[in-house]
Amino acid sequence: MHVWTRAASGVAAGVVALAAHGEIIPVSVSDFEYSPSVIAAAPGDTVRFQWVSGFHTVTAGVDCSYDGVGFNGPLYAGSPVFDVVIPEDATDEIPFFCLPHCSFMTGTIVVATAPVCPADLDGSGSVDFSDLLQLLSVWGPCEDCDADLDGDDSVGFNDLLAMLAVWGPC
Ligand SMILES: [Cu+2]
Repeated sequence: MHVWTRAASGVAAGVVALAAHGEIIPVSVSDFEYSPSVIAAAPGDTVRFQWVSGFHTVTAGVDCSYDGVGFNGPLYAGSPVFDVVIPEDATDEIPFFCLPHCSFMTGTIVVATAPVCPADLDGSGSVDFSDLLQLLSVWGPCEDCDADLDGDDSVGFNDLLAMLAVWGPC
């Protein structure tokens, strides 16, 4: 993340805005499972647990033991939605369970951390000429490619500017 805070240009700010933050990720809660039970989320996302049937909870912890600091909310007909917002300082994995059914009704939120230096395409620890060449080699429409730094499914001038804005060691 330090890459983007260091670069004070509007281009870099645009990259941050396009990052997958603030998504709402639905999880249905029925008898007796979370679906999905392994949930990929990023800091700033909201995992929205939605009641389907039964009486359950969404409780942070492992081995039937609430961790005492994380989320702990009920889910039943009278309280059908429970939101968990992933904090910026979340650990890599947040295990949770249902208090009444904790021996088998469990799940995990897997927290994706932002790449430290997305413009370092070759992973050399530095944004340099070889990254620039790699970007230019995939210039044009491009789905899910690393050089598409602003995520618009095309490698173009904005991506080039984003790379130049963080030029140098990561
Ligand atoms: Cu339950």
